[in-house]
Amino acid sequence: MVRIDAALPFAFGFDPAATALVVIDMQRDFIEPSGFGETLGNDVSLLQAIVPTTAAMLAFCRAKGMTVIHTRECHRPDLSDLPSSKRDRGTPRLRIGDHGPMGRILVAGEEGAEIIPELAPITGELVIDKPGKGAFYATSLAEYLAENRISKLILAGVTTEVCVQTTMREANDRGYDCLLIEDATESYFPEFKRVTLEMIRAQGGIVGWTARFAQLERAWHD
Ligand code: C5J
Repeated sequence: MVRIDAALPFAFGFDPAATALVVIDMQRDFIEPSGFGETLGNDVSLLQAIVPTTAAMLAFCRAKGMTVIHTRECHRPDLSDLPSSKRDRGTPRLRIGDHGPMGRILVAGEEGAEIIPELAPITGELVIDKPGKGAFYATSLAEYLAENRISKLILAGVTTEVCVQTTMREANDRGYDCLLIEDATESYFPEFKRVTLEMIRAQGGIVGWTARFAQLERAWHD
């Protein structure tokens, strides 16, 4: 058992064999200039800042033999899994499915939908393509976790208040204890990140726990 005493709102304990690291949507379309995130008017450098910590955490968890799962927010090339409510909302320069500098926006198999090279999945790691914000909706994630007897999740990725928080809430409702790594998640809106972290650990950890990567690392070395 590993116990992170410094986690908030109180210590988070986990059995590494029954825990998975879930890295959410670290895709070129969200993180690199000229991707979907930038076409929505966002400053992607904010998200780029967490790449070194997330890469270090990935390497650490792999070295420990932990189950690693990656997700990608993307749609089938025929867009049959893209509701018009999602495609048509707002006034972005490019919509999901449109042709952009990194191929069709958020479409499976296109360059922009790929995970950034620094965090690329390795053989044996599950990659979940998800049409929604949450990683459980319309995916095989629940079955995979059950088959692999995973009961706790450690989360990282982007964006904190959208796909990360949605996934964490979905997992929490399904009975998983979830820990979000504070310096391996980011938002285009720093205030949204701050408030999301507070919201997660409020009321005795109503959605879960948060901790910094160094705190996880220290606890696991001890
Ligand atoms: C968004 C995500 N923000 N991965 N997607 O649309 O959080």
